[in-house]
Amino acid sequence: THLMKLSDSTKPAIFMDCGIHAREWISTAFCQWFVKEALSTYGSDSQMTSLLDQMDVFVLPVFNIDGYDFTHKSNRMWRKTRSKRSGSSCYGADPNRNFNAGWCTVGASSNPCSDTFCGHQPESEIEVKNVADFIRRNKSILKAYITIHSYSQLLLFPYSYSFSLAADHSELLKVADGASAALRSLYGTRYTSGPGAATIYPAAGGSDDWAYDLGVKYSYTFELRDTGRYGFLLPESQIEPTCEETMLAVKYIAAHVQKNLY
Ligand code: PAY
Ligand code: ZN
Repeated sequence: THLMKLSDSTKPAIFMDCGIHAREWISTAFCQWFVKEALSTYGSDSQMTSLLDQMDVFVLPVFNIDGYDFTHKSNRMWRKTRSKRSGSSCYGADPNRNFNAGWCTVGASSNPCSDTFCGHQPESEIEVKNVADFIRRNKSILKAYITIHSYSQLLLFPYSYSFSLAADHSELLKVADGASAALRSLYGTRYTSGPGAATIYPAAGGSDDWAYDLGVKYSYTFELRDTGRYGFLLPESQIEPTCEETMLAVKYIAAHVQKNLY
């Protein structure tokens, strides 16, 4: 995809992606909601107006587009990409194990048939390579990286590839707790925040750890609703409330980033 941006300034920016994993449909719904909400509240909502005046927001609405398509046509529970390599009859790698951060050391598989296959090498997946290239190229302006998954109701931050605490651990935790409280204020949905390894499980090759180690300090992974009752098959009736509450958390993080540019 080619892209031109004509602008008189280089604003600090936030990058957000949805749909790294194909079956996490509420994630892709959220990016769409976010764009709608940003465009329709700019000019009336003071926070959104100030955010978009001061910062650029890059939104990648469907990271793993081939996988997403496959969940609509063939297998609703597909997670990975759809790449094919000779030597194995299995398709795809886990894009959230394919980033170059402790690659394939923990919580990932080198078996191409596994759902957490790390790929034959870091950034082997074209989707991962393209996002990594974009983030590397825009490294100097990118202040936050937000990636949306489901499910588990967690707000995670580095690290997942190690139990070591990130250099910015206390600030990342404070902001995550604030964002979780904002989210909960709408419908009472409870989120747990913490570093990935200790809060969900150790897993290497994730996008948040990679972005953080590159220098994007505010790096967060959302695991949206629910906690397992419906899991990936979140009912349609929960799309709107989930998006509304998640907006509050994302805006909370964005406001903190805006006030703490580095
Ligand atoms: O930051 O540790 C991290 C990533 C954790 C996610 C991952 O495995 O990539 C967690 C899972 C996900 O969203 O893909 C959680 C879901 C419920 C799953 O498939 O296990
Ligand atoms: Zn996921």
